[in-house]
Amino acid sequence: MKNQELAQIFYEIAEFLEMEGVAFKPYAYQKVALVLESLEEDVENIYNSGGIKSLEKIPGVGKNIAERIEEYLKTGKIKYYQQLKKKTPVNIKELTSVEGLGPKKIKNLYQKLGIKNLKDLERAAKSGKISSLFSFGEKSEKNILEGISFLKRNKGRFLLGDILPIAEDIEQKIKSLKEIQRISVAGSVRRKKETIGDVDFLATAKNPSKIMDFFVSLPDIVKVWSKGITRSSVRMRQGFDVDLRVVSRKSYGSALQYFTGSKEHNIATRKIAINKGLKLNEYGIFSGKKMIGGENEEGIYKILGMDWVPPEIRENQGEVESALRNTLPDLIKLKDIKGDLHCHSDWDGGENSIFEMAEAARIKGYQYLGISDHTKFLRIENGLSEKGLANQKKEISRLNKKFQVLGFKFYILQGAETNILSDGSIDIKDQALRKLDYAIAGIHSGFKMPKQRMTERIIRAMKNPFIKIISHPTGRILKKRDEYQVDFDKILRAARQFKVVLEINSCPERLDLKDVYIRKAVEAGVKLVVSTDAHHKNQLELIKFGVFQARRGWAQKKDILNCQILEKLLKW
Ligand code: DGT
Ligand code: CA
Ligand code: CA
Repeated sequence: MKNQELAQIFYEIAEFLEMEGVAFKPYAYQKVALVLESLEEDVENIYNSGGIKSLEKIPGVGKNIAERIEEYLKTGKIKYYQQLKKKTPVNIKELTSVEGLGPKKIKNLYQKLGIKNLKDLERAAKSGKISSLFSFGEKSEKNILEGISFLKRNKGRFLLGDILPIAEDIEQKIKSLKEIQRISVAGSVRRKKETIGDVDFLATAKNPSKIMDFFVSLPDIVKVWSKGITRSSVRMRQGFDVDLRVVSRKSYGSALQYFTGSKEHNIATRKIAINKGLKLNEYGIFSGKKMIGGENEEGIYKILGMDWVPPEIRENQGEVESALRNTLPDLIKLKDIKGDLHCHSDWDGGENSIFEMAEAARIKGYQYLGISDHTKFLRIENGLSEKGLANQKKEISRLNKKFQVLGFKFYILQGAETNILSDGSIDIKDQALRKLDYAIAGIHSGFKMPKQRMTERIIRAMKNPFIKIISHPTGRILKKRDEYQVDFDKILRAARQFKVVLEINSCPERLDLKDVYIRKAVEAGVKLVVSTDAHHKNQLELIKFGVFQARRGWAQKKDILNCQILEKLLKW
């Protein structure tokens, strides 16, 4: 599928155009990239079945962009993109991954200092050349160095959100072989860790060499590291490695348990085996020389006297003890989610109308959808003013009536994602907040505040009686930006005192709150909400990543506000 490749190219074109100071066009390219990224159908199929005309039916795709897509599908290249790259020959993807470095600055650095990539950038920053530039200064030089060191620390890890669809696709393809008996993903992907080093697959098969032949010739493989009948390892075009192990049928369960990890969980389970006079390894569980289990994972835990442990919490953080005492939590499931309380419509520059968002949510089986558009402080996002919110309320009431007339048990709530200003006040007046069903508050500026001030800032926002949810509470962007400095224990206390809910943002690059914070919140009795922050109706599907994260944080249905049915939610 070429969708992701094209999306990446269009994002880069948008950045090159922004660099040139071109108006509007960058936005058009960005928009198409976003659509392509979450498009379920293969663009190539769309094109093959209906030609360029059918491409133009994709939202955001005009004649011009349709031609570029066609060019790419036919020739594997886009001339326009290559011209832009030639004009400013910088590695735009690499450089924009440095926090705070946008296209304009990158152009400036290229013109003044010839900086083309991360290496050039680091060298220039270290030798103080950047701070001597008129528009930069010492502080930005320091920020650039911090940004680079952050990137280095995260090197070689990939977002679960990028990996999982590819891993699922590979699994489906291998599963379709008639020789295959069982296959599962293992390792950090099975544990749904937020970032992934490499993908580990485990299988049993009648004819392992057939499976391996097929595996190493999958599309999108750029290198075969090794190929054998028990193990093969490859590098994917996207830059990560995939391992496939084929084991004997009677060892499948123990191998799955072993290769799911985490290493720490394995060490703990092995100790339990030893205490029982048994031996546990990837081949099975043994009493002396006799193999007493190994075919199924459940069987292994059973022999150890434990409940089966959900992979998401296999981190040796107390789950082993809980499983021994039969007190594991009943983790929240995707189907427990009754609605989404954080999403954006075209009123603030999102991609879909309120109706389209609501329809997508209703068809998904939700009982409600909260529209929470940005508010006025965020001008670039077309943030709504008090007046805008009042107008939007009319539209939402109109749509709710329509749903009612049609006999649908579905309800649109009006929220708003307001901004916590630097002093902790909210950018929308209380009189307007009062008229909403609920208000969310989030930090979208001033991330670099000292810890105490940041904590006070957020707590002041929580004290506002109309603020019910804090969105992406720690502000981190995975692989890009650390969380801001905040005293999380104090935030939890305030959340309880003022009855404010903390968000688990499902965007794969945020997953904010992180797992350890979720667990702390659960233990403190603070309610949570799993939200997508969708800016496009297809992004409502990202909810699963928030649910994975919630599970990693030991959250149960009762901890998550949007597992409540509408009546209970409104009462709350
Ligand atoms: P990753 O790939 O860095 O995201 O994390 P994992 O957990 O997938 O780690 P990986 O791919 O190195 O190994 C897969 C699993 O194999 C790991 O979760 C536990 C198991 N494993 C690997 N090395 C060891 C080891 O030295 N001791 C034990 N007990 N288990 C290991
Ligand atoms: Ca792995
Ligand atoms: Ca591995």
